[in-house]
Amino acid sequence: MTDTKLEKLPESLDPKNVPLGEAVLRHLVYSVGKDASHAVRRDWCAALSLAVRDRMVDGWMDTTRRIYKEKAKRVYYLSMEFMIGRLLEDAISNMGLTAEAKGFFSEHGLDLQEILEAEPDPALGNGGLGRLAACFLDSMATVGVAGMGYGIRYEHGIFRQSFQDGWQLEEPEDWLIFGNNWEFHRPEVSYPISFGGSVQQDAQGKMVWTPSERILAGAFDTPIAGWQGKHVNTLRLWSARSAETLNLHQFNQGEFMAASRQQVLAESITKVLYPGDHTAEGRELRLKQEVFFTSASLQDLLHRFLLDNKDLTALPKHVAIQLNDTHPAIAVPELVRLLVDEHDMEFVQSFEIARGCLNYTNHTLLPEALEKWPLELIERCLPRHLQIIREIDNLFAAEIRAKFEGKDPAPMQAIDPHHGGWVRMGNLAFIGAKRVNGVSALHTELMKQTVFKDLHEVYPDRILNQTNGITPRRWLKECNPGLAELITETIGEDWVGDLSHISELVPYAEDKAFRDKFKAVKLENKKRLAAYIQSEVGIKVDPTALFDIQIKRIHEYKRQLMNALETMALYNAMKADPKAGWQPRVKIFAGKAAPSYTLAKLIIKLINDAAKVINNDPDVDGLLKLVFLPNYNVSAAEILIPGADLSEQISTAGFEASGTGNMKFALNGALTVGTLDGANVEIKEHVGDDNIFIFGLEADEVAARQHGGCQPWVTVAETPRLQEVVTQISSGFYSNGDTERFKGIVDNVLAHDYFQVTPDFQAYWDIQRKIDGEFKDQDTWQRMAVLNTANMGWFSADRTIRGYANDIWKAL
Ligand code: 7GP
Repeated sequence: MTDTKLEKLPESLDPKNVPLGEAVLRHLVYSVGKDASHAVRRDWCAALSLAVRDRMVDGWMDTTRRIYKEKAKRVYYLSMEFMIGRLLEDAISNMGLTAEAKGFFSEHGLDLQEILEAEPDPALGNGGLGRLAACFLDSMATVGVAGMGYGIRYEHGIFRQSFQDGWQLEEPEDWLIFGNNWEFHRPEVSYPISFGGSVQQDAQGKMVWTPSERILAGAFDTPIAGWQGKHVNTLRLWSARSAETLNLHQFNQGEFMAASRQQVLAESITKVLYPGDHTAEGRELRLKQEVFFTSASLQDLLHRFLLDNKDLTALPKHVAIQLNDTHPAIAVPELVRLLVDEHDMEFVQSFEIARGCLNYTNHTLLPEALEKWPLELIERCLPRHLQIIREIDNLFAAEIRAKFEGKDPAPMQAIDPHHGGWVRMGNLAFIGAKRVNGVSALHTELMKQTVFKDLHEVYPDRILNQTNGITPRRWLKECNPGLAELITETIGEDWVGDLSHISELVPYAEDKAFRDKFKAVKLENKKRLAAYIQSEVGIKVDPTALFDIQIKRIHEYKRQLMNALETMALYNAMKADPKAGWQPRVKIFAGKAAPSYTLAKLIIKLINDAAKVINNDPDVDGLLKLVFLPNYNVSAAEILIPGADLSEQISTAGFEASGTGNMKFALNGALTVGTLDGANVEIKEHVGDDNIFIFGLEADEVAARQHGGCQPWVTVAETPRLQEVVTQISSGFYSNGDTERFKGIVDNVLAHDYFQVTPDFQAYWDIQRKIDGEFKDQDTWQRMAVLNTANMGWFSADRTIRGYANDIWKAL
């Protein structure tokens, strides 16, 4: 730090003293380097982003000063994924600049909305886990937690999805190509991350790791303003670069590739986001990514702690670290390593410190998603960490033997010596955490009964629940301005900062005039969505039809297939009797499949092929349309969710940890058709049994069937509508006579049906027909819709963050 007398900047430099429009023009010319007559939308977007960012900086620095002064407990949220979506609209909304920005642009003949849409959508995540992390950033800044997000600055976020002849195509995504106006590069903040090599004991008995590879992690900071900009936190993303400089000698010899080898290898670590949702992919590089960002984050937070603390034993008092799933679970041995090897502390004490700071959130019970790494790989890449993991396992075993006589700790330990040897990251995270949480009430209970049964028995106080939530800023105020205005003019604006106020809408469900306005807003949103569908896939849909939407990653357990089969059965029924008074429907799907998940990709193909047949059949014209929108992301969700009448949350009970899309839809006045799974259970409790459509097997019934050897082909034979559809698919009805194309799907459903599509099909069909009937009575439907919006206050991520802050972090 320099020794300057300059404490406060002159008033004239305060960005708040300059009208926003002037600041935009100044940035357009002097930062972007364009004159107004030549600027394209992207330039205006850059200029506006920079002007808004200026307004955030003072609040950002104030927040930092306040945190230091008050010695507030710091919370570090470590997440491999942050699905933040576009930032500009969120920032102007939270900073209260929307009207000013709109006014300025319309004065100059420009449309703010179009400028906002020129921003790329940073999709540094796969799905729910990454989006949850982004909602938490917004809520930590709103609630006033001294929180910091730590993650990876992927050069390429999740792949761009398109369809070729109905098949999913994956192309690289390029969000950084025109630069990123939100981030501040901190070239001075850089930490070495090591891999490989060997460990030797020195003369004093200390373990000395001599790595064979060293990479540098460089910091990029994005300010995150909470509601009304009172508190501005930081998202710090790490980017990899080589610790070695260019080999100039080789370069001058003309060996360009060889000269850059080290750089290319190092930079590959933060090149791409692995597109595995629920699967550990890419093996070694993926492990290196995990170690890379976890180690950099821990080194950084220790450095910050030591700026005004000497005693590392006080770390748990001042610091809480949240591990977003097991991706950063290497934090357990890494924190111990930093304390022992770099700060000369005792092992046992170091482990106690680590266990005092670290907490772990589990996001799935699917066995294939519980990360485990081959012992051989860990030994090769992280020899020192492996030693520490073994020591932790020993300590844990001693603890268990002391507490429970005769109990075998082996099945619970981090290292599983069988089948070649594995490190179980879930067990490691559990053993090294103060608190372990699930993300909905049901999921947390199932965690206790299944994956962490033994560990829960020996540490019965460790697991707790924190049901997920969503930020009402992005997921109502910004994505649904029509509804937000209606709510604000009815009950005032307090709901934005405290969503519990939205319950003041409950009495308005009985008010016909209000219901009509609510319906009119929905119709406008459906028109906007219809226009989007037309522009994306060229299909014309009727905005007065029932818009039935399922948007999420494509996975067998989420059962897009069941929805598709029901659509085909409905098509058959409509075609057989088009005059039977059907409720017109538009079935909308969107979502990406992991590139290696063959069956999920086949389901996309099936839906696209069925869409071709159904949408071109004049017999059902005006009755049924089927749409699969490509490249689902946060920006698409912001158009889709406000335009939904019906939200599909139909996962096999026991498999969806929570869901957050379910909350976004209900908050925006869509009714849910769903199973008793994840947070659907709690949504039902809040909106009321009469305002949600629940069907299907429950979690215990599913588990019983999965263990009991069911016979899906018998169920199909007993369900005529399903039988007809299955026969059509296998006989090539949707594939130009090709009987092979969908064999994978048909065989799966008939032979295994692990995810219980066949036993739930009839109940799903029946409830959909009930929904048809209820939708026709628009007045009753709108009443139910209002009651959904009005009763979703509890699902604010602000509530969730307060829960973490009170129960886990002790930080409020
Ligand atoms: C998801 C869960 O599938 C979803 O139910 C939950 O709402 C969300 O996390 C947030 O808690 N899981 C993932 O996105 C994921 O990648 C693998 O899990 C670790």
